[in-house]
Amino acid sequence: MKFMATKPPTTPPVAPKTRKPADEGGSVVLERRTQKTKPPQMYQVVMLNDDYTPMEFVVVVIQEFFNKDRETATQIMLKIHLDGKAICGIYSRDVAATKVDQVQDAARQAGHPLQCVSEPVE
Ligand code: TYC
Repeated sequence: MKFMATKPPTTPPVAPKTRKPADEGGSVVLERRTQKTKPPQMYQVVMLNDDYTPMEFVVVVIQEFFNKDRETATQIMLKIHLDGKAICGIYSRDVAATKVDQVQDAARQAGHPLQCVSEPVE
C-alpha cells in the first residue's frame, strides 16, 4: 500500500546556501596562531684531550658509545688530539648524560683519565 501526503507543504523547502558571501570567496580562513611548543634543547657530548689516554682506547670508545665507524671515530679522536676537544654526538639531555656516564665509567675501569662533558647546543 502507498501512503501519500494529503496536503501540499505550506512553505516550499529552502535550498541550502551553496556560496559564502562574495568577500570570502567560498574559502575557509583558519586563524593563525604562533606556535607554542619549542623543539627540545639538545646537548652535545664533547670529548676532551689529555696526555695519557691511549689513542686506540679513545677510538674504541667513540665507536662503541657514539655508534661511529672506525674511520669516523679515528677522525674525531685526531681532532680532539689536535684541537683539544671535539663533539662526538648530539642528543636529548638524558641521552647525552648517559653517554657521558658510559664514557667515564669505561675510562675509570681502564684506568685512563679520559673526560667528556655534555653542553647545551648554541
Ligand atoms: N692525546 C692522547 C695521546 O696522545 C690521545 C687522546 C685523544 C686522548 C683524544 C684523549 O680525548 C682524547 N695519547
